[in-house]
Formats: sequence, C-alpha cells, structure tokens
Amino acid sequence: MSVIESRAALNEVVRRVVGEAQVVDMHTHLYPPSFGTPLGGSGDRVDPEGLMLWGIDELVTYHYLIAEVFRVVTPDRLGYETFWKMSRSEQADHIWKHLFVDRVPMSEACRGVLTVLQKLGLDPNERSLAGYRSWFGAQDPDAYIDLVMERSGVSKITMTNNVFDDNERERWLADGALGDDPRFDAVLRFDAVLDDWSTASRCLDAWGYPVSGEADEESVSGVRRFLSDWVKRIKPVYAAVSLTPEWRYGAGGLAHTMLDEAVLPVCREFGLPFAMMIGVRRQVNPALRAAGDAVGMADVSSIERLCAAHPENKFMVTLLSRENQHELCVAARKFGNLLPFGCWWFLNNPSIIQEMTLERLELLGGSFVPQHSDARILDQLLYKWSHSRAVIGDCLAEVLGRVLDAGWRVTEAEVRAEAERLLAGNYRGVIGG
Ligand code: RAT
Ligand code: ZN
Repeated sequence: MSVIESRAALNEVVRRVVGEAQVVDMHTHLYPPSFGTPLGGSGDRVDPEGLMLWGIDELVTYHYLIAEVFRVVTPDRLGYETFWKMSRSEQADHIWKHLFVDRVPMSEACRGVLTVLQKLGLDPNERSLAGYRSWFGAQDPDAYIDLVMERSGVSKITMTNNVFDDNERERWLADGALGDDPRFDAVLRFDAVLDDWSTASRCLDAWGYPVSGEADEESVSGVRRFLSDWVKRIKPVYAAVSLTPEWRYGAGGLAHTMLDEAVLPVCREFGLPFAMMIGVRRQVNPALRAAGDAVGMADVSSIERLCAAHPENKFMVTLLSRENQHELCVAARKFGNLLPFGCWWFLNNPSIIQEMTLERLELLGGSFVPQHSDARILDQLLYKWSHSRAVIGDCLAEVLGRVLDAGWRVTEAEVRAEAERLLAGNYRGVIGG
C-alpha cells in the first residue's frame, strides 16, 4: 500500500477510514427484541414494559432532553408531576414544541435527533412529529436493528444488564435464551453490591443468598455465589458498576472488602474485566428522575491503588468529570491493566471529546477506547457514532500529521489498523473476544 505523502492526503484518508471502521460499542443501554419492546410494526412483540426502546417518541423524550426542556419551560410553569403524568407521546410533543419548534435545536442532544432523522432519510424540517410517528410505526423492530447497525457502522452492541432491576431480572429468570441474539453482548451490572449494601443485602437475602449486615464471611460468600450464578446465566463479556465521587479504595469498609474478596475473585475465575464508571452524583434533583443526576470528581489515586493491588485483574475505567481526565491518562501510563474508555454522558460533546481524545492520543498513543455511545434508544447509535467519529477522525489526523511532519511515513493500511484498534480492537483484546 502506498505511503501517504502530504497532510492533505492524510486528512482525507484518516477521516474516510475512521468513518468506515466497524465499531464495537462497549457500553449502551440497548436490548434486542427478546427483552420486549413497547413499539412494533407487526405487533407480536409489543410489550409496554419492554426494554428495547426505539422510535421518535423515545428519541425526543431521552432524559438528556427532559433536563433541557425544564430549563425553558420551568417547573413553576409546568410542574414535574404534571409532566410525568403525560403519556410518552404528549411528553414528546411538549419537548418537540419547546426545544425544536420554538427554538433552534442547538444543543448536542437536540442535534442528535436531527442527525438520526437525516441518517434515516427523513426530512428533519417537518416541525411536527406525526409523519415521523407513522414512519417509525411501520418498522419491524428486529429488521430495524440491522438497519441501524448497518448505517451507524456498529458491528456489536454491548448491553447493560442490571441484576437489581426487577423488570430485567425476571425476564432472564423466565427465558434462558434471552441473551442469545448474536448482535448483542451481555454485561453483568450490580452497582448496589458496592454502593448500596442495604438494598443489595435485602435483595440477596430474598433471592436465596443469605448475607449479613456486614462484610463478614457469610456476606462475601453470598455475593460470590450470587455473582457466579448470574455470570453463568447471562454469560457477560465483563462485569460493571457505576460509583459516586466518594468511592475510595484502600480505606477499608464494606465496599473495599466486597471488591477484594467477592467481585474481583469472581472476575478472575471467569476471566472477566471489571468496568468502573465513577463520578455520578445521583439524584441531585430527584423530581427529574433519570435526568436528575449530576457530576463530581473521582479519586484517581484509589484507581491506582486498585490496579496495583490486583495486577491479575483487568480494569476498564471511565470518569464523568472533565477535571479527572488528565489524571486518568497518567494512571493508565503506570498500569497496563487499566483501560480508559469513552467520553461519558456530560462529556459526550464535540468540544470535550476533542480535548479528551487528543490528550489520550498524546499520552497513551492508540492504547485506549475513545468512545462508547451510552445509547438508551436504538436510533441514537446513528447520531452518537457519526458525531463522535467526526471528532475522533480529526484528532487522529492531527496526531498522525505531526508524525508525518517529523519525517515518518505512514500507509493507509497502518491508518486502518490504528482506527480498528481504537474503535474495536483494544476493547476486544481486553474482553478476549
Ligand atoms: O448516560 C446515561 O444515560 C446515564 O443515565 C447512565 O445510564 C450511565 O451511563 C450509567 O450507565 O449509569
Ligand atoms: Zn450508561
């Protein structure tokens, strides 16, 4: 393959290659139709409590947009409870009117809806949801997954399977083949074990895993047995938790013991990496429900101590605070068993993705995972990946351009290999897939 001679040629190649590379999306909240869906062309899978979310009403009522609409129609004009009592389509009409019709939809979450419509070949300028509703209503959910994956260049979707969510848990218990869709990987998520022991211990007791109020032998063996049974049931590619900024490792206490003596040994036994998403300040405004969480700085020295104490475990970490990102890169330079990933949630905006991706490329070369989508609604893959690819492409072109300026020659095949590592290979290497 020929060597790339100029920055202009390099820019063209890198953007094209990053635009075409297949993505393994390592963290979403998406599900296949086997988990039920509130919407369906043929109607046979329609289930109001179903977990597979897609379509225009779900897109427009994404929790990022619920937070945004309460900024312009403030709670003194439309109370939270009034909003929550509306049907899904009434909520969508309200958000559409105030964020998309009365104003130019400039925020990243608003722009996302426009990109989705555009990628589906729909005109984003209709100014009414009626036409979109009939288009989405005619889609078959199963075939629609293929269409969205194909158009967004996503080859694998990673679910988040929260064992403390009753709706999801009961579906797994009722159907052993629930997770068999080859387009999706399962992930065992269990925040409460490390973060909310009163809930976790009450549930484990009720589910036949006796534990005590403390981190004693009984609790450790109850958690181990519980996690092992769920690993066998759902066959996850990794285990995961989200933690608050207050999480510390090395200070003793229940979370420390559970991590050291239950969670990490189970991960080792089954060869699973452990993913930690740290920095969410939960329910700062509970009236906003899922939209009510905020951000705080995590303690990176705890992550360093954890990686040092468990060199045989693999850790994948994303932090919610922008201020933590440089420190996390430095930690990853010290620990080969630490894989930084994604620009999570409030960081998933072009200006911050650019800053974080350049910083990571400069400090870590290509040995990280630049992005995950965190999509909750299937269609969002279409925007989250096209928006991120554009920025990742610019950042990769910039650092490869600097390499070129230093006299080093690269080929298109080498650019392709770097893009593949960033968008799929680095993560695949850690999960062993
Ligand atoms: O990004 C989000 O949608 C958040 O609400 C959370 O789901 C977060 O990503 C998480 O996995 O806890
Ligand atoms: Zn998430």
